[in-house]
Amino acid sequence: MERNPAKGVNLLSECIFCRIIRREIPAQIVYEDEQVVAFRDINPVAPTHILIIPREHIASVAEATPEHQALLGQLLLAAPRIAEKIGIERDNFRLVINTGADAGQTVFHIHVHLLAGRPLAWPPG
Ligand code: IU
Repeated sequence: MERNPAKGVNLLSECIFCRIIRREIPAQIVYEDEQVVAFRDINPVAPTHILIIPREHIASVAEATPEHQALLGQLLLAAPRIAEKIGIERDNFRLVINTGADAGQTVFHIHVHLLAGRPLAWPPG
């Protein structure tokens, strides 16, 4: 259970993404399997903006441990599968994992942003 108030979540039951996984909060889920759930971002910054999350609550990449190695890989490998499923190019997207408040992380349940559908500038802001 996450107890660090600095991470923005005191109880797993309050984690917004855990609540989406439990279907307590509606979301446009586009993909799910035993370990991974993906849904459309509520505030999209690109024509396609999907969040890919593990069912297991891990606050951030910084909180992940070696036992999460396979799960982290599954988050990435889900991306081309999701792209195919929703009918976008399976080899033309950007994956982003904001880690920590200064990097723009606002929800402390690991999530991979899948962005596509417009030219994306580099470096990001
Ligand atoms: P960030 O990397 O932690 O900043 O990304 C969090 C994302 O979660 C952000 O793009 C929000 O628009 C998105 N989101 C959402 O899709 N549904 C929600 O209920 C909440 C945030 I809260």
